[in-house]
Amino acid sequence: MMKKIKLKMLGDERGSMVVLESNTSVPFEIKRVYYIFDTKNNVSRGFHAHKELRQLAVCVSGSCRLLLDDGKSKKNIILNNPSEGLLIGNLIWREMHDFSSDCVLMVLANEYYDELDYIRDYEKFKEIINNK
Ligand code: T46
Repeated sequence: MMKKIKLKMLGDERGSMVVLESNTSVPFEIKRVYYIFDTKNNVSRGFHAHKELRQLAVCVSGSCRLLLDDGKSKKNIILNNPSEGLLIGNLIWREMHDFSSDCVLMVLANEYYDELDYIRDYEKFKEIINNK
């Protein structure tokens, strides 16, 4: 599952604000937050899927492109709006490309970090999808 969601803006004359809460604006219990920034020129990241992990990615500054692949089709999604979130379910291969120099990509996750949840080999990912 992959889906862009609109995040509610709480703006007033002073500026803008977005609030993220477990089980309301974010459709899971948030256990971990990390953010990726200062990505060097022409560097791509990701190149893995997760067995179980579900995440919400928000580009709070700048822009980047995510290539998401459910094993059947691939989609390129541009993130460049802090009031938009991208839900990335389990068993989705993801690659992150075209980071702008000011990109800050914040990711909320429903589980703690666990290297055993990563599928870092594309052929293994395809095999798991095909045996589902
Ligand atoms: C994802 C995409 C969108 C930790 O020790 N704890 C953590 O919570 C995370 C996220 C990473 N790490 C370690 C694991 C690696 O040694 O930090 C190093 C860099 O992680 P990685 O190479 O997996 O980073 P990305 O940018 O390729 O992928 C990250 C997330 O790991 C991943 O879950 O979905 O962002």
